[in-house]
Amino acid sequence: MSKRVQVGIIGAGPAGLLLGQLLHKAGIETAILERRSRDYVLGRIRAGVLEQGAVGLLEKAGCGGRLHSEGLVHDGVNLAFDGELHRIDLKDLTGGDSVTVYGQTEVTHDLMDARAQTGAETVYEAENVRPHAFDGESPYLTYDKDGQSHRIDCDFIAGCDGYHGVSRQCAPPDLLQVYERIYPFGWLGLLADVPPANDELVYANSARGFALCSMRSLERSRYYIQCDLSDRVEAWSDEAFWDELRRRLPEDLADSVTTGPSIEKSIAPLRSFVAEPLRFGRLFLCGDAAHIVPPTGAKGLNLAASDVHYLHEALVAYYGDGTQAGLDSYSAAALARVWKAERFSWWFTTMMHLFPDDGPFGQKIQEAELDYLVGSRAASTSLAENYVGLPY
Ligand code: RFL
Ligand code: PHB
Repeated sequence: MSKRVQVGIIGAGPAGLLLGQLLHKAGIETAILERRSRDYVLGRIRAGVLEQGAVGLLEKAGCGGRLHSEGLVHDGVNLAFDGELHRIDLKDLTGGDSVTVYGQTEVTHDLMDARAQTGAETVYEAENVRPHAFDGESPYLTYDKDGQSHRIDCDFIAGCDGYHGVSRQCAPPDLLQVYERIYPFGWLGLLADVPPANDELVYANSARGFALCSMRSLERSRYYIQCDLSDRVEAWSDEAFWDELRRRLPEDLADSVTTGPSIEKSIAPLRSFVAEPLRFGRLFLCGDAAHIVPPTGAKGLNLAASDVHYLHEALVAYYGDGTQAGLDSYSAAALARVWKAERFSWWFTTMMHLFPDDGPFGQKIQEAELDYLVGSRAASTSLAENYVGLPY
């Protein structure tokens, strides 16, 4: 079976769904092909912090309602080290900016609901999705569903299919340049229906390793601790997690941690990764399909949003008056912002984690850097403006 849309989108994560919704608002027809089921996509517990730019895009996509009524606006973020908590006043240091705590699960839910109302095509459990002929004028997508083969012809293909997706793999290898750093540890995350230990996020550096106190709401907390890459999630009981978390936090904060049974527990490896360029003829890469950041600083989802910003503007301009300029500059414009977020995430990760090979000297240097950071308005401002998100 075959049909035609203007833009074929691979992947129904935040990037694909947001792009689909923004294009729909501009009257551009899309189809989204997603390998997994809707429930599987919604079951992934990932990011929790939205920059103002991402919030603005979600509003533009018609998904601002629940985000504003349930999202928590945070004007500050905290660093813990050497037994103390230090607040970075995001709002004061950036001249009024803040971040919104609203889970990726909720963002995805809102985008899926909004798309369902438009009647635009979304195919879940699409197997063997492949982009074709994107080096010419008439690209198309193929996939299998319920034992039948399908074809979708389109003008452009957006590869929003995440790090393990097919789009980047289909880019001509001789044109693709890859930059990568793997970190020698992971994050063990735990979600629980308990009130957060602190009313704002806390990133903690300790001699036992990194810890993060985050949240999804005033009743639901998300915590992370740095773990070994060889750790298995089954080997971590809830009790062992809570004990280790508290050991890594300043005493007062540790005393404020309310424990409870986990709803979810998982280990994520940490990686920095960028593939360049983001355009191959009529195929455009967006979000995790092209780049990964370690989660320290919460930039992954926000970068997916900024890519979508550049790409949807370029497509809207193209369908408006035929101009190609935005499409031509998409890769460079998006990558300029991506690399700054890569730098920030790498720096924040390096400063906050225990690097097994760096020893006591490494720990002392980190403490000096943290001390400088919280003592210098210039250094605090640099952290704050990156944390709230650099302008698009
Ligand atoms: P996603 O969310 O990975 O969505 C891609 C979608 O494409 C589908 N897909 C395919 N569909 C069709 N055919 C194929 N061949 C396909 N291959 C894949 C996938 O099923 C999926 O639904 O990418 P997107 O949209 O670019 O969004 C990016 C964000 O999801 C990502 O940057 C963040 O979640 C990163 N991230 C985190 N970011 C933060 O800011 N804070 C965090 O705490 C945080 N935790 C995480 C994370 C990413 C993780 N991953 C990817 C393993 C924790 C984890 C475990
Ligand atoms: C989260 O709440 O999942 C979260 C928050 C901040 C980060 C990473 C993850 O830097």
